[in-house]
Amino acid sequence: MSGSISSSEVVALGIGSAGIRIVSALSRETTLVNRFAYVTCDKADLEAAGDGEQLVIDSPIVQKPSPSMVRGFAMRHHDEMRRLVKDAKVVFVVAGLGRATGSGLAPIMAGFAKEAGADAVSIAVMPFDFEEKLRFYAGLALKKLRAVSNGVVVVDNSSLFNSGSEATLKELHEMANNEAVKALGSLLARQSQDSIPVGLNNPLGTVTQSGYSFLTSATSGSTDKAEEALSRAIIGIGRKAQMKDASHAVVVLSGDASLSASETATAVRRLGSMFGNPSLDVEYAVSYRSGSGSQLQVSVLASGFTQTKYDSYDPIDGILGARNNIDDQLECALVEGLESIVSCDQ
Ligand SMILES: Nc1nc2c(ncn2[C@@H]2O[C@H](COP(=O)(O)OP(=O)(O)O)[C@@H](O)[C@H]2O)c(=O)[nH]1
Ligand SMILES: [Mg+2]
Repeated sequence: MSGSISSSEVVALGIGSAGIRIVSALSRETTLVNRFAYVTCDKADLEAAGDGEQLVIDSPIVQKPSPSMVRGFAMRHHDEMRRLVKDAKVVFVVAGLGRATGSGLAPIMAGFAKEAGADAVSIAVMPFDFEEKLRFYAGLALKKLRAVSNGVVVVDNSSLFNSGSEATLKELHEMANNEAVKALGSLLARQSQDSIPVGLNNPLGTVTQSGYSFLTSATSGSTDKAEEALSRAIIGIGRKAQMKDASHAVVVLSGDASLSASETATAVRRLGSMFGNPSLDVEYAVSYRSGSGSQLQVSVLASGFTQTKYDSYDPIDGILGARNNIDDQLECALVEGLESIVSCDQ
């Protein structure tokens, strides 16, 4: 990852329902990404798709498709899948994990990206706590993604969920997408005159550390807003991993011009102690936005987490421990004798 990266070589791929919605929203922001593509088994997902190439994996109708079945359906599309990442230097693979499409295809696409010589950065949206049935596939897919990607960024849907909330699932998804896109958009922001940009190299250097990265964000309008927004953004990480494992962080603060330089610097300097790791390596950027009122939005990308709560989503791993290599292969299941050809997704 030496030298700077030209935007024409950066590709974002949305896989499955969640991945396509998030990448579509991202494609409408100004970012350092300039090629977008969408891959799914379910044509309906593409109604949300922004500009970019689309690939529909032909799939028979199946009551409960599994990720490995979807990988089987995708086998005859491998050439088209490889073409989506041709000539790329960096490929962001974005998918919600736990159902069939994203869990099945994201690891394959990340593998093709790497095979093409690109850095594969996977962005995994993990299920809400109430989606217990999705945990097993989500845990397996996350491990597969870690094995084939240069870096894996976790966005956890459950961070947004509060059990007292009356919101529908669709509304929760929209809220989660807004947060994810704001955070990704600010990390991948194009350089502009009135901002101090992070560019692409800092986030890339951060996520390609070993272990997992977490992407979180929060806003605050209080008098102590930099510190409050930062602590709100990172508090959820402690429920998913050991905070002190954090080794690198990139922070983007977006607010109006009232954001004072000293307040910002103090808050960022305190980030290491908030994580419990005084030697945390922090890069930060400030982006001034008009119309944001006195609200400050912060996005935090923190990396270095080797153990996460998702490790326990796969019970076999708990039994066999580190020697488990049962599922190291990206296995496929080929389903024979299925009558009608429709979508593999519900
Ligand atoms: N943040 C977010 N999560 C979503 C969205 N749609 C689905 N999910 C979550 O993503 C996971 C996989 O679901 P989905 O994307 O529908 O599966 P796929 O289409 O088979 O890849 C589940 O945990 C869903 O709750 C979305 O638009 N935004
Ligand atoms: Mg779907």
